[in-house]
Amino acid sequence: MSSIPFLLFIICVFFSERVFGVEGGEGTYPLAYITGPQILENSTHIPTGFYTFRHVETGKYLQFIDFDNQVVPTDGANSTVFNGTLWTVKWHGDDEYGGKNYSIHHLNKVKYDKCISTRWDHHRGLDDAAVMWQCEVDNITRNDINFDIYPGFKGVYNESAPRPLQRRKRHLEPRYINTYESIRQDKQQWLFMRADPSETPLWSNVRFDPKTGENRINGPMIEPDREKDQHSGRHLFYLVSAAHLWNMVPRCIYPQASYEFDFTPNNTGVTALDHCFWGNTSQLWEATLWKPENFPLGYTPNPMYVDDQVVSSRFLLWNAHTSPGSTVMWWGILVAFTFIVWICHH
Ligand SMILES: *[C@@H]1O[C@H](CO)[C@@H](O)[C@H](O)[C@H]1NC(C)=O
Ligand SMILES: *[C@@H]1O[C@H](CO)[C@@H](O)[C@H](O)[C@H]1NC(C)=O
Ligand SMILES: *[C@@H]1O[C@H](CO)[C@@H](O)[C@H](O)[C@H]1NC(C)=O
Ligand SMILES: *[C@@H]1O[C@H](CO)[C@@H](O)[C@H](O)[C@H]1NC(C)=O
Ligand SMILES: *[C@@H]1O[C@H](CO)[C@@H](O)[C@H](O)[C@H]1NC(C)=O
Ligand SMILES: *[C@@H]1O[C@H](CO)[C@@H](O)[C@H](O)[C@H]1NC(C)=O
Ligand SMILES: *[C@@H]1O[C@H](CO)[C@@H](O)[C@H](O)[C@H]1NC(C)=O
Ligand SMILES: CC(=O)N[C@H]1CO[C@H](CO)[C@@H](O)[C@@H]1O
Repeated sequence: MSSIPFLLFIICVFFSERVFGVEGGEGTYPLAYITGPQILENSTHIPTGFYTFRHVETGKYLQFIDFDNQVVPTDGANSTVFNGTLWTVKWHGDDEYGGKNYSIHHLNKVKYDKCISTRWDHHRGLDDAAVMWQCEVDNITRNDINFDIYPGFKGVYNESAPRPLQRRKRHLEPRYINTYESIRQDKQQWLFMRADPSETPLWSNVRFDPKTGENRINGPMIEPDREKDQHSGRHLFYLVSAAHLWNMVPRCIYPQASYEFDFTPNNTGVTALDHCFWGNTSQLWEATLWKPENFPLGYTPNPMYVDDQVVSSRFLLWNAHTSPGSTVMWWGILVAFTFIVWICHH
């Protein structure tokens, strides 16, 4: 019976944000009802396809790290455009706000679809980092990058910078306190907020049509070429998380590795989020569209591609992919029962 308090604890962790909202830490932002719609208004539709994101001040790219399935800003000399810094950007459908949400994907080497996701830090009570997680939005297809932008590229993320990838002392929080619980869809959605909201970015002979969800291509497709710097357009954006847009200060991706939690086995960094302030050019990213591509909308449940490497707290409770719905009910009854028993014995 000693495991019951633990079980309850896990359950509390699991439900904490959902049930109690954003209490504790930073708390809600009273002006979110103004900034939320403004962020959406200042954001724009962009063509779907393959992009790189280079930070304007530091020149760092957002890079997918395969072995730990993470997103980390590149460091220094090896920062360049190659498969690891190319991202698949999919549109996330229409809605009453004009449908400017996008998801940003990368397949890992075993072809699991990973999405840049917003992590909630429940100590500080805010979204603290961009991390990779199993895509639960727009995962109807798993799209490999269908061209090689840098054939023969040998460089990788410099593992000794900005911090060694060594197993660290266990003073960091273990992973489940990371409260990266069940993905709410908005956590895998991002907005491309224009540096200058009065301008609609134009892309070379491609334009996104939100009515059909497809790119309209005018004339011949531009062959992506890193060396000739040949692409379909390049514009500056803030990369804003769609999570908590309606109740907190908006959060933007900032190219700084974060080691707040022992999130990955080797504590590979993840990428920090910071409060977005329009006009703060330190938060701007240069998005280069190397190749436009159309993707079907929607998602598909596929039990074959359940996340393989990180135990998310919900798998401690039940396996959502294989169990019938009644399992949930039985767990509910069991938990209620054990809770009563536990209360009675204290
Ligand atoms: C939206 O853009 C306007 C400038 O057009 C700016 O004044 C405003 O602060 C921006 N809003 C947000 C929430 O960034
Ligand atoms: C796709 O997302 C849905 C939820 O939106 C999820 O249930 C499903 O497991 C995901 N499929 C894959 C293949 O990851
Ligand atoms: C990059 O992607 C191409 C096409 O998928 C592949 O042939 C090539 O091996 C990849 N290169 C690296 C360094 O991963
Ligand atoms: C990797 O980073 C470390 C620490 O910043 C630096 O000393 C080393 O020279 C870098 N290695 C390469 C190949 O850039
Ligand atoms: C886009 O994000 C906003 C803010 O989180 C959300 O209210 C809206 O429902 C999202 N749109 C879609 C289509 O998911
Ligand atoms: C952690 O780092 C060690 C040494 O660099 C490496 O051998 C090991 O594969 C890494 N573990 C994971 C899970 O990436
Ligand atoms: C601008 O953004 C950077 C990175 O997010 C932050 O460190 C800095 O404090 C911000 N500056 C202002 C004036 O808000
Ligand atoms: C393109 C480039 O600079 N690649 C280098 C990246 O780093 C590796 C090892 O650290 C070098 O061997 C590559 O030449």
